[in-house]
Amino acid sequence: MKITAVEAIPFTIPYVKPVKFASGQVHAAEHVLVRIHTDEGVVGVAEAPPRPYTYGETRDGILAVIRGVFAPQILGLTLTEREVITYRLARTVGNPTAKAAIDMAAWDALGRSLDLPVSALLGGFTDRMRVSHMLGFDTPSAMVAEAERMVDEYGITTFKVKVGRRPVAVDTAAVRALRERFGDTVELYVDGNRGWTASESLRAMQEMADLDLLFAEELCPADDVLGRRWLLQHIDVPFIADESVPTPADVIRQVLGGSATAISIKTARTGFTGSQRVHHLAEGLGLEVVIGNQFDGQLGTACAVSFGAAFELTSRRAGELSNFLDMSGDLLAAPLCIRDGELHLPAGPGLGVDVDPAKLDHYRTDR
Ligand code: MUC
Ligand code: MG
Repeated sequence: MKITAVEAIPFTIPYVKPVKFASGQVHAAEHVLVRIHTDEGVVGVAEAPPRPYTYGETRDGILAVIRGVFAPQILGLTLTEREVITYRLARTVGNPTAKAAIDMAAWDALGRSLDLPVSALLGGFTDRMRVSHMLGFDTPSAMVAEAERMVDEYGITTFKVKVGRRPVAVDTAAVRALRERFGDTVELYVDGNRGWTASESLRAMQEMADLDLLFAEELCPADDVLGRRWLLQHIDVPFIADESVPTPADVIRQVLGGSATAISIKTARTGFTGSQRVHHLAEGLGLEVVIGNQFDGQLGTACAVSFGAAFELTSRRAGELSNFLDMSGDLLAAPLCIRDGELHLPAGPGLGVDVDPAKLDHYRTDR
């Protein structure tokens, strides 16, 4: 089955309230829907979420690189030539979410053409994942209130707390308030998005030493090479590399350099083909893995859970699969539903989800 067209459609969905973190803030999901069409009428979909402050991709850049550079290189290829697609896209550096969305849309089309779920094609380990919710910057009481709502409405009991503000006590007070409110009924970890220096990170981790944190993520920049290695020698929880590991080679560099002991796999960034490579590396290196969230909409979340549920290592920990709850709408015909703290794989071939044409008409910004 041959690829006959690659569509890139910009859409905007406002957030209910902005999410703030050390490297930026998000007020609206300004994403790109990617559709891969085939000569037998099967269409695969995925979404690309630009993160200008993290990877330098903008929505306009994603539209331009897909339409002008990537689409012409993959037209005429078959859906099973995934390594050819990967090889051709890899000739262009950067552009992680544009490449990932093309890869995942091709997998979705492949699954639909075989009448099999992508998750089963990838590994088929389980049919669900526990969900971790990300708490953005706010006052301790507002962060506790949001966590209470997530526990009550969705049964979520794992929280990633955004940190990286100054002074560090602003954040450590919020994490302490969460631990005091929920005791040992919740799992907590922190993500600094490179906001602190290595010494600020260590001071914060020492202040939180009694709070039973599961992980610490990107507290300081990986480019502060010796500082980050020094930090890891002084803390006793796994240190997750997230935005410092956008490629398998970066995983190797950070881990062998002593700058990471765990990794975040984001399908929005490495697609399914690249995420497989990262997963296999993590397994070989003995790293903990968390399925991360790049402020994915429901389509992106369907991709993340499809990959996370495919392997034991990626489904062991709660995955960051709830960010779409912060959005005021979505594109999917049947919304994803988090219940009892879990997200089940959508049933059906491919990603198991369909884009609702009326919703797409409403949110697309190119008409
Ligand atoms: C995260 O885990 O860092 C924030 C920036 C980004 O690129 O992803 C989010 C979440
Ligand atoms: Mg992160």
